[in-house]
Amino acid sequence: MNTNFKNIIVAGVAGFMSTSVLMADNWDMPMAYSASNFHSEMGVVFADKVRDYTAGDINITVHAGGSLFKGGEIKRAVQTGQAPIGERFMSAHVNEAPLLGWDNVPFLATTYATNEKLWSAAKGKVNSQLADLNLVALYTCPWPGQGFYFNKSVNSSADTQGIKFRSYNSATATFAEELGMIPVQIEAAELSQALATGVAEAFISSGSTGYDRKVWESLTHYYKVNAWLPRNYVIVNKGVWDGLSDSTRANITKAADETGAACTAKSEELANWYFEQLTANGMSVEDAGPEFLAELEAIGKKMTANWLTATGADGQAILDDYKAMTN
Ligand code: PCA
Repeated sequence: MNTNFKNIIVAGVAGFMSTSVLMADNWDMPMAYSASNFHSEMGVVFADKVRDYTAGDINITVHAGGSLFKGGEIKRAVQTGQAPIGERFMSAHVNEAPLLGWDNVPFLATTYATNEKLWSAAKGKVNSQLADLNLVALYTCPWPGQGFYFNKSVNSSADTQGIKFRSYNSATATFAEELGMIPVQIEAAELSQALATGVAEAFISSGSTGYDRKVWESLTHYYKVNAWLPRNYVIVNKGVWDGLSDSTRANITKAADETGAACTAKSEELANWYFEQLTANGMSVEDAGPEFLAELEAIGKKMTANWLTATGADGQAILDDYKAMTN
């Protein structure tokens, strides 16, 4: 990697490499989604703010679309310091860190306002789990609500049996299995090709990813479900972060807070626009029918119970804190 650190002191310890950087300048930032996606555009806004607020001390270069590291490799690259910073879909890491599935609890916090409350309930616990992985989250940004894409009309699980379903994490794989579908994990960057070649025939996502990947070339129906608003997060290697001066950390935090808020607003602003684009390109975009929705809600209850089993008292505390905030 051409990541350019000055004065790197590497202390080899068991577990993850601990890296202390007295002064870092050029940071390559791998991002998983296409350059024109709003998350990636906001990554560039963040880089500009960081350059500005640190008076050029930290110069971030964004590499969108999995071009530097593929989506599935970004977390490890940041953990090990191959890249000092990167962006990824949070709940892709739920197997390793179950609390990162806080934003995939179905039908829990499905407006931007309530999703922000859920994040404030989850943040502290998620951040301490991330510290164990040698990571620090700088900002997070939600995708619009998640619904289902198919190549035919679907009214219930009777219509979904045997379909090859592109999943993006274990929660979506569960949804697929419960609906009699066959899950296959595929990065968004490879989605158009997977649909064109029949490797996948359906998936769950926002209007955003359907639009980015022009899925109307292969699929015909989108069912709005608004099952959850999953987030991407920008993460930095903890050793790199801890090695920065207090003032540099404060300046990056200011850039991160502002970008997280701007990105969230952009997501909300674009949510319906994406549906309009799907429709304009010939797709049927409608609410999931009552029978299908009732099945999804029943599966959602099981998934919530599974997440609570995986996260124990911490997961329960997040849900309790969130409920206290919304009552
Ligand atoms: N798009 C991403 C994650 C959630 C979303 O809306 C994807 O499908 O990979």
